[in-house]
Amino acid sequence: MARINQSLGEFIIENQKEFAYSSGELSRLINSIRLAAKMVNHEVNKAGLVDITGSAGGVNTQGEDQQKLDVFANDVFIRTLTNREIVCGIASEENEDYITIPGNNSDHKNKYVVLIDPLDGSSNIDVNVSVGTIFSIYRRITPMGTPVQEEDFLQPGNLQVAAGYIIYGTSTMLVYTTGHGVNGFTLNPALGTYYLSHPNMQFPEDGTIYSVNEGNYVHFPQGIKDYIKYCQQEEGNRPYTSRYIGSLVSDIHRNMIKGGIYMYPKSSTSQNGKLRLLYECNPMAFIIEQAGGKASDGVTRIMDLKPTSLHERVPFICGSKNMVEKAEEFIAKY
Ligand code: P6P
Repeated sequence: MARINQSLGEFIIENQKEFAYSSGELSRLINSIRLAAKMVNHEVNKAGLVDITGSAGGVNTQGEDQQKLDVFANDVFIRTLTNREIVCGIASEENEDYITIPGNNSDHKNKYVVLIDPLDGSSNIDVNVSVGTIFSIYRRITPMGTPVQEEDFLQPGNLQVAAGYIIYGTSTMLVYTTGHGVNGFTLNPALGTYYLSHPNMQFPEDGTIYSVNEGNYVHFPQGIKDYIKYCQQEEGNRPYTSRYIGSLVSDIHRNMIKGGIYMYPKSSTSQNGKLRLLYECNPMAFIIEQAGGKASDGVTRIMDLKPTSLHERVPFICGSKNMVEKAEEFIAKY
């Protein structure tokens, strides 16, 4: 049973048995993410002091300016995951193609693939707004002993074995699930140790916060426009409060604690919305559902979508179950 202030290491060992077919690899995988997060946290926290903020000059696969911390975070996670002899492949927002990891003996015997957004919301770094790392873990489905294939990464979200995020905010937290609920660990920077601070996180079924970039209102489908007006009407516990940080991990983390809905819908300017299915929506959806919330593209459960490409985008409506269902009602009218 989770105990407040239990360390992450103790928690992993105590709950290792929960993970049916793992002989400890998943625990070692979570541990490697824990280490990488500490290294990224160290840099994020001093970003303003050293020349590591600002653009790295390159652009990522999305054509977005690569911030130096993006590059640093990507390198740290890839290096840490590669060294642990558990992962046979990594797909990252920052890399066009997936990375094949042959393993020590180049025997391709490692079982897991990891998909990662190493530093989501990085455009917020220079303005000192919190950012996050998002990760998603699957067992490979192609034969062990052969190089990992793209289909190992294109699995539906309902096959994830673990997912989580790190939020580099006023405190640094690691929040993750292995399919047995959601637990949040806060880093004690003085000790470099994470402690269980949010056991068994539950997404409130209702909330009074709606999170969407209303600057895109004119481009939204009518159903989304109608739902936003519904949030703003004076009736019952409405109007709701509008809160939008523009950092996915922060917006969803807040809504999971307080209750609320986050929407990045499709629009006339982006038919599939902006967020990526594989390393943003699926891992966040796994966590949200494990905490009792809901996540869809407005019509279909996110984790039931069959991915077709590494960097595909999908509309994302997620959060408190009753709020998501109300938004889906408005969308269904059209
Ligand atoms: P917009 C950050 O770039 C991100 O991917 C998410 O973290 C965030 O929720 C969203 O995009 C913000 O996008 O278009 O509202 O600035």
